[in-house]
Order: sequence, then C-alpha cells, then structure tokens
Amino acid sequence: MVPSPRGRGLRGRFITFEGGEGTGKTTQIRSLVHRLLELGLPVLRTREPGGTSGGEMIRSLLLSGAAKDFGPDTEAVLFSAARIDHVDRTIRPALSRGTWVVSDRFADSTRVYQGLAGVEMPLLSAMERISLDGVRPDLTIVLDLDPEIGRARAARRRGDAAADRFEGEGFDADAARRRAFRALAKSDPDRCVLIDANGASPEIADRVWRTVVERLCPAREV
Ligand code: T5A
Repeated sequence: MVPSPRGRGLRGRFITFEGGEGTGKTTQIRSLVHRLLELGLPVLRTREPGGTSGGEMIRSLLLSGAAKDFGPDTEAVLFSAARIDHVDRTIRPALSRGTWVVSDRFADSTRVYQGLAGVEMPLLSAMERISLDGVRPDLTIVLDLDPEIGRARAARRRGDAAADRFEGEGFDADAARRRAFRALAKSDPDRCVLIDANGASPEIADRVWRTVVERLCPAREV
C-alpha cells in the first residue's frame, strides 16, 4: 500500500485486524478498544464490509451471497466500493480529528479472499489505490489460528443460523486463507504483526496489547 498526499495530516492512529473465520478479531478488538479508552484516548471501532450506512448495505448484499453469481471480480468491486465510503466518511475524518481507529478487517481481506477467488493482483492493486487513497494502517494485527479451531469457534457463535457466503466455503479455503495471511504479514513486516490466536482470550489480548505498545506507544499520546 503506497501512501499518497491525502494520507498526510492524519493525527490519529489506524489499527486493522485481519485473519480467517473465527480467529477472534471481534473479541480482541473489544479488549483493545477498552484498554485504549482507559488511557483516555479517543477511539472509534469499526468494521468491513461496513462502517457507514452505505457500507452496511453492501455488507448485507455480499454476505447474503446475492452477489456471488456475478463472480469474484464483481464481489471485489463491491468490497472496494464499500471501502471508499468507509474511508471517506468514517476513517479519514476520525484520523484527522486525532481519533484512533480500530477496524475489523480492511484491504488485506480483499487481497486474501478475493485474490484467492481468482481476482488478478493488478486489478486488486488498482482498486486499493482508489479506495485507500493514501489512508494506510499504522499497524495490522494478523490473528493466526488453525482453521479447524476457527471454524469450530465460528460455528459455536453462529448457533442455528446459516453460514454466510464466505464462512460456508470449507476447510481447504480456510487453510489457503491462513497461508495467504501469513505470507502477507511476512511480506510487510513494518506494518503487520502475526499473533498466535491460540489459547484463552485474555492471554491473546495481552499479546495484542504488548504489540500495540511496542509499535505505537499509546501511553505517550495521553
Ligand atoms: N471479506 C471481508 C472478504 O471476502 N473481503 C473483504 O474485503 C472483506 C472486508 C466478513 C466476511 O467478509 C469476507 C470475510 C468474512 O468472511 P464477518 O461476519 O465480519 O464477515 O466475519 P469475520 O470477520 O470472519 O468474523 P468472525 O465473526 O467469523 O470471527 P472473529 O471476529 O474473528 O471472531 P470472534 O471474536 O467473533 O470469535 C468467534 C467466536 O469464538 C469465541 C467468541 O466468543 C465467539 O463466539 N472466541 C474464543 N473462544 C475460545 N478461545 C478464544 N481465545 C476465543 N476468542 C473468541
């Protein structure tokens, strides 16, 4: 992700969480946001697809599977359209005000999910340039977990509800996504940190917190 001039002048910090299904992103974000708020920092918690009313409408369309028949390129365009709205209306304004933004998924999810579905990298990169427009995460936490465990956690949380469009794709897809997220984290070590998401939630929360402190020193911002 290449910063452009419109990414300058953003005073808040931008943290994204990435990883496969059921790796615990939502749980860990809740805990991190709590700790940042305790330090007195202004924090906005958001998610993708979503984060604006338009983004949430696109989320419903995508996760229901209604766009699946149009193919992976169209799905990637829809994720990117939601991201343009999210960056323009929610993320950039918050960062400009000095608010910390913590997002459940961001552009790396498109690279991994839609990349594995066959969308070509030049198209993904072009859409990323347009949708991010210079807004780049300061830190990306990639939660790494055996897909069997992640699937079991997601199934427990879902209960009787049906799996969504991307949850229902099977173990091989989950395993390929795990490999892709690991490769992505390795390819961009200045921004990404791979965190073992095995174990009890509070232990993982401590790993996440240590990383945030090391990378972004939140205590100094207070
Ligand atoms: N997508 C998204 C794309 O294809 N391209 C894109 O560009 C983007 C942005 C979004 C879907 O869209 C796809 C990817 C996704 O499939 P979503 O509903 O937001 O869908 O789903 P996910 O992001 O995959 O989130 P999940 O809800 O599956 O999982 P989380 O957030 O990783 O996990 P969490 O915290 O909800 O935990 C799941 C369950 O496990 C428990 C929790 O209590 C919960 O019940 N849990 C633990 N249990 C035991 N030990 C621990 N340490 C635990 N941590 C959590």
